[in-house]
Amino acid sequence: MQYVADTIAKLNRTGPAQIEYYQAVEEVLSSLTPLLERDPKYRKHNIIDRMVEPERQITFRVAWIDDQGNVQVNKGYRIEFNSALGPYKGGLRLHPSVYGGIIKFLGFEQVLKNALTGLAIGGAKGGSDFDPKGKSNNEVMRFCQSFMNELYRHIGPTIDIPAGDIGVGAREIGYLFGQYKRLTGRFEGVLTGKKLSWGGSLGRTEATGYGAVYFAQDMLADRGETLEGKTCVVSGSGNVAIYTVEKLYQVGATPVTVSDSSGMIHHPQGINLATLKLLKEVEGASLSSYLVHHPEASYTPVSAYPDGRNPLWSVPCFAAFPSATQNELNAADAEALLHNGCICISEGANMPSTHGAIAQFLAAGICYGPGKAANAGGVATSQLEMAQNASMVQWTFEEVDSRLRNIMNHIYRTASETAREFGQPGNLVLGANIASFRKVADAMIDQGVV
Ligand code: NDP
Ligand code: 2IT
Repeated sequence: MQYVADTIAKLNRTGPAQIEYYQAVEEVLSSLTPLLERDPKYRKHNIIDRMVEPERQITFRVAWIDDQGNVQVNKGYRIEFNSALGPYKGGLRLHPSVYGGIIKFLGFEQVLKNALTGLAIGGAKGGSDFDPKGKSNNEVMRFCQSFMNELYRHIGPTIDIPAGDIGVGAREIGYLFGQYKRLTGRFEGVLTGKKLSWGGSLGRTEATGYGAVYFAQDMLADRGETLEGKTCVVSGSGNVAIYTVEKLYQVGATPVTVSDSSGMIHHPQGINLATLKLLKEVEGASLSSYLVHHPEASYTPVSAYPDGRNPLWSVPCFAAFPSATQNELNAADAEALLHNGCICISEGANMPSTHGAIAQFLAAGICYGPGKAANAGGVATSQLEMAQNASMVQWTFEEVDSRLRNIMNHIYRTASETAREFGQPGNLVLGANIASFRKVADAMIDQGVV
């Protein structure tokens, strides 16, 4: 596939050393051959070159003062990737690993993910290399205020609507919202993931994790299977992982693992949800403290991971929900999952599986729900928050959750019907990539060369 190699070579030249971005682009482009062969218009309009070049990339200095009175400087990003389908939409990530390649891969995935939801949202991503860990509330607030001092001029409820991602939850959204309001004098739906009393939506907190489980249910239903009574593994222990665990219990499954950057917990009787929420939503503690509450569970610190591989993927399970971060599941991990009988992967995280892992899942023919499909419930519910803000109403939890359920089912059907249309039934990587690319590309063609 010469066009894939040519595109990656060009990206290497124009934006060097952005490996996660090349990885995401390569995965998508490699799926597109059947579409490009069938319909020459995408080549004629040079859609690929246009799609991989963000419409706008903003980087800025974020200077703030720490509790000791020292001036700290971080780098801020907002990449407004594609607005063919609607205003830019996507989260903000605060993590020390953030650099241009991470934000770009996330923005690229977001464009296609948002297209799959069927809602009118374009794609963007932003964030900073600021590390919220170990920072006081006041430090986080001063950082967020400084970040917004630049960001506010680029965003708006019909322009670009940021939200959370790793390291950004309701607290950070609150500080960002407060500063936006102070700078502009406008109380409007410019951010999603807000708290309920000032414009948030019921169900947004739960949406990504619940959605990933709904997606797994839909994949399994097509094979006459359910999650009921099944053992599942979940990685991560943040927003996505916690509400994946919660929904798994609601559907009668037993999640037995979680992880964080310090290590992993295996609790064969089932992860205790109340303890998980206490540690992660209230105390901000490391998972090692889980053992204080449940000495019968086992904790493996990262330093003891065999060959540096997370032992979580070697725990026998029926279904796996990678929900921490990119490239957390490699080919050897995939082999272990398959070897132990896992038949379903639903990705809560963005790009958690390496190319080698994906190849194994596809070759084995198991249910594999790629992140841009399986975790789209978060951004879809963000759009439901925007809709409520715009019409000045608040829906019930049941209303939001039932819309989320329908949206996840729509995404599953779109990806699976597209895979069938192109002669590869069950290949949801191909189905999700072609369906979303085609939707964005057709809109770009309609709107001319801009
Ligand atoms: P959180 O910050 O709430 O949680 C992230 C979790 O992943 C934490 O347990 C964290 O551990 C762990 N983690 C993060 N980075 C690393 C790393 N480099 N190595 C090991 N563990 C790591 O984020 P979310 O739950 O919101 O996001 C998780 C994933 O889901 C991300 O890929 C995100 O892009 C994706 N996602 C999120 C959506 C949302 O609505 N929030 C929507 C769609 C996708 P620790 O706390 O120790 O750092
Ligand atoms: O990756 C994602 O889809 C998110 N972090 C959620 C984005 C959003 O706008 O809700």
